[in-house]
Amino acid sequence: MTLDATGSHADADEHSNDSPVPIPVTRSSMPDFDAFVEEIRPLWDSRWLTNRGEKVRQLESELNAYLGVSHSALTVNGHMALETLLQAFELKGEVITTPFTFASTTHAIVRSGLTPVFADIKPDDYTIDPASIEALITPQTSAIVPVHIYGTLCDVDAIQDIADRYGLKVIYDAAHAFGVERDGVGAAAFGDASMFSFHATKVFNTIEGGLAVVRDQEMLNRVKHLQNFGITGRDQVGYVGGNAKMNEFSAAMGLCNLRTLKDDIRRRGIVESAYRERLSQVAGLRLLNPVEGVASNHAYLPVTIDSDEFGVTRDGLHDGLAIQGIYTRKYFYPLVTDFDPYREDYDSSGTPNAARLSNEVLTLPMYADLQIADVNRVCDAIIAAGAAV
Ligand code: T4K
Repeated sequence: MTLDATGSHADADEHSNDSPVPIPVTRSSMPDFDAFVEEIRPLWDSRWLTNRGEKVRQLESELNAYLGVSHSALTVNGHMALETLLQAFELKGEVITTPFTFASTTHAIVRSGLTPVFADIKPDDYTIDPASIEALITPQTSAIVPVHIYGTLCDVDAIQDIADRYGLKVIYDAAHAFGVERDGVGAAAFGDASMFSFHATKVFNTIEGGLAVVRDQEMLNRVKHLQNFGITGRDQVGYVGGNAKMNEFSAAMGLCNLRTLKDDIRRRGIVESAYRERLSQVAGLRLLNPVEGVASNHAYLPVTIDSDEFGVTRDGLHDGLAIQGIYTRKYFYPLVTDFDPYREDYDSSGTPNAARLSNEVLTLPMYADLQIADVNRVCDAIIAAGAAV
């Protein structure tokens, strides 16, 4: 396996002796191999591999305890958790959301028969701007789908205030926010529902996986029915559901990874501090400021590049680092509204902060196992790129 130009499929074993060891943008946290084997051993006896088996039920209960919630359902991935939630709330019409996100957020809205309406983001923390939301509300608006981007939280109080005043549902895309807290309260506590992603590239992974968190048993039942073809009982189908169930092997991976999650987040914090120490004073670079009261999970390490001041464009820096085996990502570029399925119906100039950020942002390598020597290599290369002009 080789490393492609975007840093996918990093395989340090195959680099030539002359080229530096590649540093991928992220790397899955892996449990101890023997611990994973022990976790999956019972599956050989039971042969129960999916459809709400023992491991899925155990992981749900451990996640509820970790998140401080009572009603959640594990799903096959984060995307399907969001689609299932949007369908469970039986929303209609327009949904206000952010264009500064992974395509999944918007696709989930559209694939649920809803019309996305794009609000701008705040320039300081890149989350959806409550003032922009309020200006877009019409009689057709049924919900807000904000995104807790990069490992910080949206302005949850202002968003809830708007939702309460206009009678809207709030369903958070919390794909990046597992383990994030505000004043000791976990991300899952906000809004009517939240979706988490447990993809291999996330802070906590179940290989592929996700979690839908809701507030009461009735809604949870609906989510669980919808994720299992709408089956409501033996010989009964009550909803037009899909298949969004997590399998037992993914849940076993989650049970193992959950044991090291706190330490993983702690180590990510050390990596982030090392980046901050080296990069916070570099002219033309800006790191995402910590939000007061929010304990981040350090999911991503975004920097923005002001090319006039730094001397090199974001794309130039991205490509220059790749030549040195340092793989960064333009999460999130292009803006969702500039993708083919949306560009004819939407104009990204309507969300200028999001449009600007999308052209300036670069996410740097970030994972729990990233060595400080490698952080220094990344920082040396960035600083040298800026100084070379
Ligand atoms: N909402 C938001 C805001 C999201 O960011 C996402 C997903 C979703 C919703 C949907 O959640 P899921 O349905 O995915 O649960 C990745 C992920 O596939 C995606 O989960 C994630 N956001 C998105 C931001 O990034 P790629 O295509 O950029 O990843 P890829 O395959 O290029 O991998 C990047 C690096 O990660 C590789 O260079 C090495 C490392 N890696 C990758 C894989 C696949 C590993 O170490 N292990 C692995 O198994 O999309």
